[in-house]
Amino acid sequence: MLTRQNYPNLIPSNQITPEGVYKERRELMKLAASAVVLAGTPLFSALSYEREKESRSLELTSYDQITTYNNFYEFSTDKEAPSKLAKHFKPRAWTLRIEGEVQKKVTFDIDQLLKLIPSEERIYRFRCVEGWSMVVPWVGIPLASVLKYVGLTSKSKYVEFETLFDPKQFPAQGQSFGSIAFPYREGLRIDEAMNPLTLLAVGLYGKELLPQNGAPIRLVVPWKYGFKSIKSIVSITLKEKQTRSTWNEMAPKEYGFFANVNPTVDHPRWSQARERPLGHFFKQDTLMFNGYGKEVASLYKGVDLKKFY
Ligand SMILES: Nc1nc2c(c(=O)[nH]1)N[C@H]1C(S)=C(S)[C@@H](COP(=O)(O)O)O[C@H]1N2
Ligand SMILES: [Mo]
Repeated sequence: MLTRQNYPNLIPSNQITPEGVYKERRELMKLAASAVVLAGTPLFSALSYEREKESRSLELTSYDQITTYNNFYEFSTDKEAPSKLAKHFKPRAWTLRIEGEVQKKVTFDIDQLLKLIPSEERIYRFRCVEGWSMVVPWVGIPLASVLKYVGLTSKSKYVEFETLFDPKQFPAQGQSFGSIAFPYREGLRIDEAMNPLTLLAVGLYGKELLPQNGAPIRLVVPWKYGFKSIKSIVSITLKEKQTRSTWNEMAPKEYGFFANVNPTVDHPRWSQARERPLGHFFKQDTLMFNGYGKEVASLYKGVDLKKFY
């Protein structure tokens, strides 16, 4: 079910302009209440988001930009390639295993999971460590809801995610040279995983995720650099010890385990102070925790963010 909850990071409907367009969309959502898929083209064009102190206009990135400019190394390191190479990717049938330190280990069929936990829309900023950014109307389920469903144990301290390994579908996984180690893995601390902002996305712009964006289910952690938001997840493993992270293992000086968006801590090879929104010519300032400090700064109280970047 696609619902819109009264959640602080959901932009209230009266702050989204033009309002007529939004109402039209609400009608569509009612019509499609039992499906994740919504017909039609992008219906948002612009919106403003006044809740924060660092208030500035939050303009949705176009559907076209979000679905044709992608980092998905299993397909290619070229950002224009995944949308072309992913045409025959099969996001169904798909199972998601939840295992490790949980009360009950479960293997979900993805559609079964989506019937169990209602989907919500979340409009989030997204900041890649490379210096580009976007604003995406995701559709997804809170990771916390899934973790509560399987039940944590006293040893559930970290969460590890793994992407599908299938060289038949992911051409770069069959190449023994260059690129990164597969399967792609990412991890979160349990309090980060349980934070209400942390989402398992299954759609965007009210439509099912396309393969290039991580179909059928991918992580979205909006206060962290984009590489934490692992795509096409097949397993979630609860662990007692700190989990693996593909980019952190490959280049620990460049990519931290935490990878919180932080304009005051530069990447060794470039500044992180500013970012270029996709579709824009001019750069804008990057916000601490990507603008989500109110929700997540308390998770890092007393942590030296220059050391634990
Ligand atoms: N499995 C997998 N997940 C991944 C990546 C990847 O190469 N493989 N790239 C990451 C990076 S660096 C970014 S910026 C985002 C890009 O997501 P998008 O293509 O939906 O914008 O996905 C992240 N998740
Ligand atoms: Mo990225």
